[in-house]
Amino acid sequence: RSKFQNIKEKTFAMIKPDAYIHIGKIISIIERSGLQISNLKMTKMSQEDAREFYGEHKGKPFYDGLVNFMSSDLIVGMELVGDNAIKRWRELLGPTNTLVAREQAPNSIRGLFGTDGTKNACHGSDSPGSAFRELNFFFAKTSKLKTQAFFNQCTCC
Ligand code: RTP
Ligand code: MG
Repeated sequence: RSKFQNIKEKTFAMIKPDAYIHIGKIISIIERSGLQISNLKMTKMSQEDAREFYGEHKGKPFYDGLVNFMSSDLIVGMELVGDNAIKRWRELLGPTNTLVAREQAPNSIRGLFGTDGTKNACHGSDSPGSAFRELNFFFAKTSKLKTQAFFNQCTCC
C-alpha cells in the first residue's frame, strides 16, 4: 500500500449564520467538488452549544464574539464523505480570515461569502479526531446539541 494512497474520510462542514443565505451556492460548490453530502441538518446553536463546540478556543480574544455570532441565527451542519475529505473541504474554504481569503483565494468559499475575521461563512474540521468529535456533537443520537426546536418559535402560524 502506498502511503500516498487516498483515504476515504468523513468531515464536518457547517454553514455559519453569515452565509446561510448562500446555502444553494455553497451546496453547488460541494456537489461540483465530488464530495458527497451524507447527512445535513439545519438548526440554531444555543450559546451553550457554541461554547462547547468551540471549547478549544476558550480564553482567546475572539471567543466571546465567536460564540455570540455562532448562536445568532440559522446554521447548516453537513457530513461530507470522500477521498481526503477533511483537507479537500478546508481547501475549498480558503484562509480563515475573510479579508485574507479575498486577497489570496478570491474564489474560495470564504473569499466569496465571508464577512470578516470571525464571520467567515463556513467551518471545516481540521483533523480526523475533530471530525469525529464534531460529527458526534451534531448528528449522533447522543448529540449534545441543545437548540433543535427553533421552528417551534414561528410567530406567523
Ligand atoms: P473553523 O474552525 O471555523 O473551520 O476555522 P479555522 O480552523 O480556519 O479557524 P480556527 O483557528 O479554528 O478558528 C475558529 C473560528 O474562530 C473565528 N476566529 N476569529 N477574529 C479573529 O481573529 C478570529 N480568529 C478565529 C473564525 O470564525 C474561525 O473560523
Ligand atoms: Mg478550526
